[in-house]
Amino acid sequence: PSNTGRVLSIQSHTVQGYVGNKSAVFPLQLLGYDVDPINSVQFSNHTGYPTFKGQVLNGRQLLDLIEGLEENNLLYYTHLLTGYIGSVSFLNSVLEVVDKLRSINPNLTYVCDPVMGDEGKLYVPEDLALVYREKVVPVASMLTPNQFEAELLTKLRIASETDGREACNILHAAGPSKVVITSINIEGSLLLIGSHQKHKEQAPEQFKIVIPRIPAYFTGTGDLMTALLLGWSNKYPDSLDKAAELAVSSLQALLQRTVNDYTSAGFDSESSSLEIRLIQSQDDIREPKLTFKAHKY
Ligand code: ATP
Ligand code: PLP
Ligand code: PXL
Repeated sequence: PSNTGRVLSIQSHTVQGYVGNKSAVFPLQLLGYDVDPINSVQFSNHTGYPTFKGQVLNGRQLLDLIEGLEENNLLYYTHLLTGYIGSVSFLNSVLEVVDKLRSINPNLTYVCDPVMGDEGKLYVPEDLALVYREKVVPVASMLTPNQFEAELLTKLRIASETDGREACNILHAAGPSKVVITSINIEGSLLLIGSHQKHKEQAPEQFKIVIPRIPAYFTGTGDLMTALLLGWSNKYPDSLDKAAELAVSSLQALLQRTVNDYTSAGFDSESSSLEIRLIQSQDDIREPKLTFKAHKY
């Protein structure tokens, strides 16, 4: 399938390493998309390192860039992609961008990774959750929370597959027709749950993919996962399960390569967060071997 598009991606830029736009732009380009990155921050490296330096774009500066594009009639996009956003004021400006893009292309697909935290810990200000829940979820087309983020958005405690599916139902009712909970921790395994509500008022089609946990920590995988889900779900618009199989297969091949490379260089891959081997995995992104299977409920 060659279905492609023009993506505006508002995410972090790091000089060194792969998170945010550095993790999303290249794979989307490999899948054939035109990608226009707006860098919401420019940092030396991701914030998991002992220190970082750099600049943060504010909401006014974001809207300036949008205005520049609009004045030249360059604001036609098929997709908007957002990830980690650090402040309420920037998130409110992103909401203005959504409105603006939809006024130019009413069919705009907004893919939102509501990055707020992981494993019970927030890494954004607490009041961001309210804005995501009340204003962002209603305008998103596809949402890719992790377990903790899905809990914050639905106020539902997710302790089982059934809870995960129920959380998807709640999110559909609030807005997005596609929801992928990218990982639920259940008994040492990771569970991805996908849900596509093809028609309002109808039960969504749901599936799961079981992913064995690799004993290592990575940064930027969530950003890569959402980019791959955007890329493949646009090529298979009626088969979110197929799109997720492709995305997971690419990502897991990349993670395996990352661990192997660190291990053969003599690193203990369990001791610190690993930088993903994105460039080295381009074949796995362009033409993934289907190694993961979705199971429909
Ligand atoms: P975000 O906070 O950006 O919404 P997230 O918390 O879901 O994203 P990750 O936890 O990095 O992001 O997970 C993204 C994908 O990467 C998941 O589908 C998960 O299966 C995979 N992944 C991450 N870490 C591992 C690991 N150690 N072993 C296997 N898969 C992993
Ligand atoms: N850790 C910190 C401190 C972050 O700011 C972020 C995202 O913004 C993450 C982890 C998330 O990384 P990932 O996309 O791999 O889940
Ligand atoms: O989503 C990962 C991410 C995005 N942006 C910045 C980060 C990180 C993860 O550490 O530091 C700036």
